[in-house]
Order: sequence, then C-alpha cells, then structure tokens
Amino acid sequence: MKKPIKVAVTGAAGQIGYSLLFRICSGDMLGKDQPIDLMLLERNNEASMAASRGVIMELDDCAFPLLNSVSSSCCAKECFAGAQIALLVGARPRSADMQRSDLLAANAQIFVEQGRAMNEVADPNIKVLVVGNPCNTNAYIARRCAPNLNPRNFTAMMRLDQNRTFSQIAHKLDCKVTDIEKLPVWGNHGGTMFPDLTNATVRGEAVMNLIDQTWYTEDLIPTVASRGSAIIKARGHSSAASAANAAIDHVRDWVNGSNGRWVTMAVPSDGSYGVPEGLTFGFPVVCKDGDYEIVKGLELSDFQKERIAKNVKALTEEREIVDQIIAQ
Ligand code: NAX
Repeated sequence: MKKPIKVAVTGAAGQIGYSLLFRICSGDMLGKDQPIDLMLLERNNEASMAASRGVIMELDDCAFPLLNSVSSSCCAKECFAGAQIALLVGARPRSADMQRSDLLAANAQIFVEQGRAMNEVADPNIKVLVVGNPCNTNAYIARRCAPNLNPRNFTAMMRLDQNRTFSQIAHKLDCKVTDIEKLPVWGNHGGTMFPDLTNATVRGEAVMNLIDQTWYTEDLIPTVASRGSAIIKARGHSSAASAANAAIDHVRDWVNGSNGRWVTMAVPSDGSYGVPEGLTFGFPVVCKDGDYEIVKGLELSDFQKERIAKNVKALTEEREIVDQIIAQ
C-alpha cells in the first residue's frame, strides 16, 4: 500500500467542495491505489463549521477505501500542516454592491493569509491549485506570500475553460473530445480569456480548416468566456460539478502526466511569448514526471498576439492593485 498523500481543500463546505471531495476520495484525482489524508478548511463561523462536519459525516458514510483520514479546521496553519497538494477553492463571492477592486481586496486578504500559512507549515514542494476567483491573481498573491515554497507550483485553474472549448468544438464538428488536440486557453480566467484554435487538430486535421473564422471569433470565444454566466442563468447557481471535474483533471495530469498532450494550466510566466515574468497566466503545457513545461517555440500570429496582450493587460492591472495590498 502506498503512503497517504496529504491533500488540503479550502472552501470545503461550498458547492464546488461538495462535488470535489467525493471524487478526490474515490481516487479520480491521484489514482485508485493512492490513499489520502484529507484536511479541510472552512470559515470560522458556526454555519460553515457545521456544514463541514456534515460533509465529513457523508465522507465517512461512503467508506472510501482510499480515505486514510479526514479532519476539518478553521485555522489555515492546521489545515496546511505537511500538505503536499492544496486546492484553494474557498473565496469571497462578489456581492451586488461590490466593485471589482473591492472583490480583489477582500480575496487578497484570504490568499495572503493562506500563502503565509502554507509557507510556514506545508511541504516545501506542495502543489497548489487556486480555483477561487479571481483565481489567476489569487494564485499570484499566495505565491508572493510563500517565498520558501517552490514558486512554479502555484497554479490557477483554466482547465474548465479548456474543457468547455473542447465540448463546443466536439459539438460543432461532431467528433469526440478525445479526437481534439493542441487546444489551449491562454491568459486569464475572465472575460478576455483566449481559446486558441490556431494549432488545434481533430483526428490530425487542422480545426481552422473545418470551421469559419466568424464562428470562431463571434460565437465560440464569447460562448466559452460567458459560459459561467449562462450556467448561473439556467441553474440559478454557478458551475460546481464541472468546476470540480476540471480541478480533478488539472491535478491528475500535473501529478500523473498528460501523455504528451497539451493541457491548459495557469502558471507563473517565465517570460515566454512576451507575457511578463511572474504573472499567473494560462499557457499550453505538457505534464510529465510530476511537473509541467510551457509549450515553447510557437510562432504567434498578430491575432494571437493581440488576444494574449488583452490578457496581459487585465492581469497586470490586477497585479498592480494587489501588490499594494501585499506590501501592507
Ligand atoms: P461557494 O460560495 O458555494 O463556496 C465557497 C466556500 O468557501 C464557502 O463554504 C465559504 O464558507 C468558503 N470560504 C470563504 N472564505 C474562506 C476562507 N477564507 N477559508 C476557507 N473557506 C472559505 O462557492 P463555490 O461555488 O464553491 O465557488 C468557489 C470559488 O470558485 C468561487 O470563488 C468561484 O468564483 C470560483 N470558481 C472558479 C472557477 C474557475 O474556473 N477557476 C469556475 C467555478 C467557480 O466560479
């Protein structure tokens, strides 16, 4: 039997948490032979703590063979002690009266605190996936506040945007999602995100030869970028199961490899493709041996450069706001 891996999940009593935890414990994320010590973090209030206890009761009732232990806490240092993988899902939602800068500030406090706590108590090579929005910038904040940890390992989730794009293409071209390759989503998990079909293939044939440019720019890109709002409108709640599924996909590929396939991860930029170093940016990556590499050497067209630049602008503006908060 393998040694258990310590997995910390924040926002455990929320709706994504409710879809995510059961799949982690059934082995979908780390494999069907990998035991898990699960550590949950929730807010320090009666309702959140009670909801966490309820989730733990249900996890118990599943009798998952891979769940070695589970605990919950409202103390970040307790939750992250020795953690090898952290899924940071909990975040402050935007209320009606909130400006975007208020949302950034409220979340910055959460990710400053959690970054510092991880820095003190987590495994130095902890792999971090930030789901809570604005996820790219929150991942940037946590990394900045955790100088003793491996900075490459602070990533944010853009896999849902990739999965959404794959499904749209599969419907359009009447193919399987597994027929599609080389289709990343660059940039920010926000309105400017750039699903990039330039190199995409379906069973080896270029996708751009099978669709027209107008459908691509006027239908596909806005559909993917506004999918979250469409789901809220239809369901009355934001995406949860599909977000949990994307988090599982992200970590599974990172840990176990993507078998040469391109996948989308928002990772700290190394300056590739003119993206300023340090921004947490969605890139095409290939995962191998528990690590990822940004796909290098792509020739960018003016169209791609322009779309990537919009995301750089959005994330640079957010970075400027939160840099002031981190410095306080
Ligand atoms: P919920 O409001 O259902 O759950 C969030 C949970 O986090 C709550 O239980 C809350 O008590 C907890 N929480 C808040 N602050 C916390 C803190 N400081 N420490 C620990 N727990 C804390 O939201 P849910 O639908 O689960 O969404 C969670 C986050 O994911 C949101 O920020 C949401 O915007 C984001 N999403 C990100 C996506 C992505 O692709 N990156 C897609 C889905 C989702 O919109």
